[in-house]
Amino acid sequence: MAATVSSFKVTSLRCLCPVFHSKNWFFLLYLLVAVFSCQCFSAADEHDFTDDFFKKEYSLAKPYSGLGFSSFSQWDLMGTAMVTPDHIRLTPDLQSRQGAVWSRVPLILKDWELKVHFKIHGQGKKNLNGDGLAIWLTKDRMNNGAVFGNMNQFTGLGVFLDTYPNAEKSHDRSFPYVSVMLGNGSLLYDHDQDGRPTELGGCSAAVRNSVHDTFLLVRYSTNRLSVMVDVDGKGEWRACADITGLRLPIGYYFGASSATGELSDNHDIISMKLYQLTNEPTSEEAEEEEEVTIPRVDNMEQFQVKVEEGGGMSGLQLFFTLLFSILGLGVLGVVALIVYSRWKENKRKRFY
Ligand SMILES: *[C@@H]1O[C@H](CO)[C@@H](O)[C@H](O)[C@H]1NC(C)=O
Ligand SMILES: [Ca+2]
Repeated sequence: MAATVSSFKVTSLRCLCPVFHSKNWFFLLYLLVAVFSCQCFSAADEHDFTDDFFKKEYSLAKPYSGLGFSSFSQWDLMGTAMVTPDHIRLTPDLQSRQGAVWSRVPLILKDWELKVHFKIHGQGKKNLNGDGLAIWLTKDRMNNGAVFGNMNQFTGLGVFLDTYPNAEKSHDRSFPYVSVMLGNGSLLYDHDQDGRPTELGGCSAAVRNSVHDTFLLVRYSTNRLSVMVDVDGKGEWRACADITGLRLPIGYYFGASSATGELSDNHDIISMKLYQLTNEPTSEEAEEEEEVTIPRVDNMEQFQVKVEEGGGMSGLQLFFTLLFSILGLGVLGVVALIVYSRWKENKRKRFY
């Protein structure tokens, strides 16, 4: 009885098997499609996710409704800066102008990315234009001054799009030149040297009178600052500067400023878009996290211009080197003397 039941079961299973198999295949296919589409969805979600990290309150983008006038606006204008439907013109292509746009909202994010869409253009021939524009994240805001229309001895980050070579010895680099400086309140930007003594990094970039849209990216994440440019219409970021161990306090303000002197250009900001970056700090990082009050770079020495000291060896070093050389020679001499006298004695003994 039991045997018949089991054999029945086996045959019925055998009968079902092909059916089950084909169903299974359909099911598998269905599953694959479902999983695949799920993945597509999640990819799309991720995309939305990054969009969620777009921070409107720190960003400047079209339409610039109420900018600089409305109490609801998060930005202030100063100097010659003016708003048009397409851009914020910091300076027109006229001599001796200064203009800026400053965020009213102190930045409280630790890791972020700022994408700047800008346009620098004018009538002047190459290198007969100036002076460029600067992107800021500083403690102070709304000040006039000698650094692309902002105060000198600023505290915070400055990224300069320098379009005029002031220094005589600038043959080794072509302008426009993008450079990065971290001010601590006492460091001076030297305009006549194009800021070289305080430069932390930079690159040449054809940002003026370009037929392409020109972009600058400033990324700050886990104390690392990266600057990238996209200026030749390829839609790709090119690395420009990369500085590790850079400490920036929070609570600073974003801004953009520009100045013209004897030479001029239109300096336009089209947008400044801020994205929050998320980083799970490692426990080590969390432990060593200390409050930063003054901007600084951990390994500052690497950026300092080295001043050659005569011969490379200090007097004390030279003295000790000589002393040890003489001592060493002396010891060698004594050893040689002993060996020689022993050899002589042996020779004498053999003669006897
Ligand atoms: C700013 O940095 C310079 C150069 O590293 C240093 O000599 C100066 O003491 C610093 N100033 C402050 C206020 O930290
Ligand atoms: Ca310059």
